[in-house]
Amino acid sequence: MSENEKQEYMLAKEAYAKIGVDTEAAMERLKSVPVSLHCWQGDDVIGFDHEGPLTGGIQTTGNYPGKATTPQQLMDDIDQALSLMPGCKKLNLHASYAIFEKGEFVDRDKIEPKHFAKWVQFAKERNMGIDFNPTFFSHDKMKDGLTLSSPDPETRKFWIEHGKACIRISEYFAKETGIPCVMNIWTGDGYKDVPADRMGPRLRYKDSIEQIIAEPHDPKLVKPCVESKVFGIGVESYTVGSAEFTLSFAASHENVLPLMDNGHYHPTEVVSDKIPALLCFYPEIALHITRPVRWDSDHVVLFDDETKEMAKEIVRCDGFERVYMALDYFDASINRVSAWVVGFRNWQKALLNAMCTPYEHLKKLQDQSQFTELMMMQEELKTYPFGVVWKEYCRRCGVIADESWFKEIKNYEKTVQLAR
Ligand code: RNT
Ligand code: ZN
Repeated sequence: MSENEKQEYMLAKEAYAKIGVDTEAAMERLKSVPVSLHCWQGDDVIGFDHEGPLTGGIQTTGNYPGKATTPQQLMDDIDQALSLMPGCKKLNLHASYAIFEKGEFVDRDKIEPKHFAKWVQFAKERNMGIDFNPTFFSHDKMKDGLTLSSPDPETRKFWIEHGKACIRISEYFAKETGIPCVMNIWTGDGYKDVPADRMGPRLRYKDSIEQIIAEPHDPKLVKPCVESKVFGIGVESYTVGSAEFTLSFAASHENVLPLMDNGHYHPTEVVSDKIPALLCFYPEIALHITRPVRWDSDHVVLFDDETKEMAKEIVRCDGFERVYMALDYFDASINRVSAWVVGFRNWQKALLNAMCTPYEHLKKLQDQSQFTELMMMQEELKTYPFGVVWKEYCRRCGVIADESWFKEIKNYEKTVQLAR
């Protein structure tokens, strides 16, 4: 660290101290807050357990060269990404990323912990916990686009067995890593056109999820979540797991968390406002952090206003112990490793920025109806020297602080990704 950088940070630290912000404490705390990194950004949500495209209401766009197609390649890419991200990471896996022996194939209803042993080793070597997702898409047993809500009992049975297998695998992850596993249930179940029955599928979905969570597990180790959605591609008219459905399900079932993905609401709704609303009622909630551009487009997370606002709500609600944060986006039109790094760094920035905000003071202004001063202060804060604190945080985490990290991406692309 150069003298200039030292000096620059000391000045920024003082400026923040004057308004009651302790930048040292902020950096120290952030270092220990886990954020889950989604393995599926590395290969366009394909996985290793099937051939064929991504189906089930979600879509990646783009065909940037160098995609990971084997477990080793995906792990190498994750490692490259990790080396450029500050902060504490967890690994987020989908069931479709099971790793089979040569010639082995096990269908989703029969997968076992051993099919994820290599991932456990990978995570343990890097001191990471693991989160998990049953994969209710990209599979021929989705019948007419439906899984857990299908009217066909055989289809439902298959997917319920998949969910139960995933509970067992989640518990294995938690026991192996010593860190609880957040297990998220999302299905794209729905209808393209106006349905004739909206309640029937929801009652079947409810019953299926109840059967899945009835699989014995320790609620301290496995945290089942239900993720809602407003609509998916090909299922524009009706989604079984709507916002009201999943919220009510989580509220009425002990130890089930609601999961909000900020790409899954109408474009003028904001998840930042929903976070404090849910924290009034739920002991714990989970988030998928993404960037919707006009729809659930899963663009790379930017350091934009709503991202900052979501982070602020988590911080000012004192939510680090209660909010499980995971990234969820997939961009195949740019270098996939860079996409991971940009999005992860941006969420870290948003959290650090939120921690460099004098909430006690701002809340007081609000409660005393000092709205003129509140507006003035919130605007002045926007040009505080946050970038300097961010660089210092990166340095303390041992990662490149400025844009020169991109040189590593260019080199990795040339020597590894394009050589595949
Ligand atoms: C889809 C949901 C879901 C998926 C991942 C791959 O709209 O957001 O969370 O993105 O499970
Ligand atoms: Zn999601």
